[in-house]
Amino acid sequence: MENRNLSRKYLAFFTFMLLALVVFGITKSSQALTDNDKLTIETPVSQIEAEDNTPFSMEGVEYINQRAFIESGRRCGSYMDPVRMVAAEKQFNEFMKNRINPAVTGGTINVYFHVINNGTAVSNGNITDTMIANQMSVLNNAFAPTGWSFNLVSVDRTTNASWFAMGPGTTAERQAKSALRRGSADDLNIYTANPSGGILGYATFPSDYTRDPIADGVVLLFSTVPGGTAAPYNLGDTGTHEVGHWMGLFHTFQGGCATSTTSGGDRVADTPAERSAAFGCPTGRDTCSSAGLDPITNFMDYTDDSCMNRFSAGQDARMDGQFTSFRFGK
Ligand SMILES: [Ca+2]
Ligand SMILES: [Ca+2]
Ligand SMILES: [Ca+2]
Ligand SMILES: [Zn+2]
Repeated sequence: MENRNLSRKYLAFFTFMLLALVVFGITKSSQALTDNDKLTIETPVSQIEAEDNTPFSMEGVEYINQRAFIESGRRCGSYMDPVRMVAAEKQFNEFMKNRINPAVTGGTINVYFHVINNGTAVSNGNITDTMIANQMSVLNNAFAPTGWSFNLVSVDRTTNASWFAMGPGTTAERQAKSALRRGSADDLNIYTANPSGGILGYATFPSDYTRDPIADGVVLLFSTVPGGTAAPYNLGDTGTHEVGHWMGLFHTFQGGCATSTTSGGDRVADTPAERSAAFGCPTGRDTCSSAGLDPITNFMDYTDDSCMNRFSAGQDARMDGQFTSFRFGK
């Protein structure tokens, strides 16, 4: 009899706790939802991409699959914090509104190519002149429809183990760029190295230039250039992608399913919104209910080099405007 009372008490207690947890959970999740999250939960990720159990290896580092590599953040290290982004967009819009001359729509950009290595072999980062020429061809082919082209002015080579491992914001990066950077705001400096943490590449944005001219440029994992070993990212489109950032573009998955071209997304109207970075080459991927399939062939997504092949007209216009605002004649 006593035992039964005790178990009833326990049962009541557990029922109460369970209800409390459920109510707490519902309240908490509905409070935490933003507009983007609400769009996000329309399509669970499990229904978008089947979990792939194929191990993925990138330059000696093993991942359980390619998604794990993408989610490690090493696909691209370019980053603008959200507060800075709002300020930079405001500055950009004001510049475009108040400018006297029409925006430049293309031109030839001088390129200073800096090969940083820790030894003489290609595997030490000492990529060949042919690999550099092929990287330039990939850039020129990718940007040809936008009106922009790239002219290789010089190649220099530096053996320095510390600089070779430079990552975003490191002392090594500061030292390397202070020593090697050439030209002004409208010139492109490309550094090949082996960025710490295994990042494939990173770039500064045009609006960063005035604040920190020395940092301006693109850093690439040396093995991403054509003929390098970083498959499936060894056809030179990490270069294309990072130069896209340097020209003022954000990722196509920036802001998830947000579609506003003024306050969300990638600020480009003709790139359909996508919930997250695509990888591999997932034809037909459609992660946001807004119009259009995910722009998986766009250079500013995270797909394989063999999958990406275009900038949109809207991205071209944004690059023209960004170059005019922050780089042209500066
Ligand atoms: Ca253009
Ligand atoms: Ca867009
Ligand atoms: Ca869609
Ligand atoms: Zn990127």
